[in-house]
Amino acid sequence: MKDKKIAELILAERKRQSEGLEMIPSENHASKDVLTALGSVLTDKYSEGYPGMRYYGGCEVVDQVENLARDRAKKLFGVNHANVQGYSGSPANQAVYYALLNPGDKVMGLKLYFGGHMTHGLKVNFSGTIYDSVQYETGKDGYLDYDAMMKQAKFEQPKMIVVGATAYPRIYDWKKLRKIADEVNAWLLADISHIAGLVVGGVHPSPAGIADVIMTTTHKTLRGPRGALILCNGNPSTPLKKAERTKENLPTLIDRAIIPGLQGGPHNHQTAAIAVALGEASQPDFKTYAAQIVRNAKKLASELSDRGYNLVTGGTDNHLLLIDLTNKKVTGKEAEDALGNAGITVNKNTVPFDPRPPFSPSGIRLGTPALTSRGLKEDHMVQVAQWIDEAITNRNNTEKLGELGKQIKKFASSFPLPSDR
Ligand code: DSN
Repeated sequence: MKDKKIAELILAERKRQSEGLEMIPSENHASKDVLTALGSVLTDKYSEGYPGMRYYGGCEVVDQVENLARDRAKKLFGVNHANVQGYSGSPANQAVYYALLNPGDKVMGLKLYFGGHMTHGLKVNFSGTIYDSVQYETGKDGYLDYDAMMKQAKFEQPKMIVVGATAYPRIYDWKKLRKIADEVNAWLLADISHIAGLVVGGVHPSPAGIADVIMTTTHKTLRGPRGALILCNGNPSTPLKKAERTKENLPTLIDRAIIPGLQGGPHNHQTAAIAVALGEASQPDFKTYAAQIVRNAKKLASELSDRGYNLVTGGTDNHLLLIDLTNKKVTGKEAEDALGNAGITVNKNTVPFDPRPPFSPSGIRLGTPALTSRGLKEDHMVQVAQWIDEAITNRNNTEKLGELGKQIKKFASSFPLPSDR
């Protein structure tokens, strides 16, 4: 690369990733093939519209790329329509709102403090300013409280219920959620961004055929490039101009919300990389990968519990752990900094009913998708838990953190990144 400054920074980031342990649960390591597709000439091409209906000439190749991505997404998730053009999760959620609601309509989503996402109705996000947002909380035990959700939905009568989280360590009961949405005649949007890889890997129940719309990013447990899928069932051939807001018209409503509603030209390099990732996720070894993510998370959870860490809900069913550090007399920010200094990347996070602010919350969130991509298994989690504990305990001891950093670097370097294999 001629741009030495950027080349150096890319190398520096590669070194940071390969010499450390990436434990932010929404991150992963994409394969060499995904990165190759992302860095291809497909980035040069404009193709506003959809395959066969473009506003530009020269789309015969990118049409095939997008069709492949759509077909693989439909097959993998078991739906009959997939839009693969969302630039990322937030714009894709915005498209779902735009497709199904009018400004001012009521939406019910999980509060950010309780593990929700900004686009699920945060007051300073489009979802909380353009729409009338009411928010639900988890129960005191950190689990979703389906009875309370039903009560709140009956009282609030939302037009859409959004389910999905960035820090929820348990399984969703999609059927119960469907029942709540049906009771008030609301759309049900399943935002499975965090768990999509677990869903296609068969270790988390799928909302396909239950939720009206499924949105997922493609770069978390699914291990693709940054991007998003919007999935639904319905009649994909409804004429564009006549789409009423019915279930049958969902494919047209979603496609029309993406373009011309919100976006311009699709990112064809990103679409190609999504297609590659979906191809990888449909291989038998992806099921093994997904199961290992969960086994690793469970092992890490039990090791940290044994060391006196207080896990929200007491453990995990998926890829992530949410730890309330109050009993350790350390804040999430202090723990994030200490772990970072030792080479373990996590992020500070609020915990349910957190009395502290988001920039200095009571907890940390950590997960196993990236470590599992590098080949770590349950036995390694014993060592990782030990390092996490030592780093947090010795957070004010620079020398000790440096010593841990050396051990972690040596260990991490023996598990190459997937793109280096
Ligand atoms: N920002 C993502 C996360 O870290 O969970 C959610 O979009």
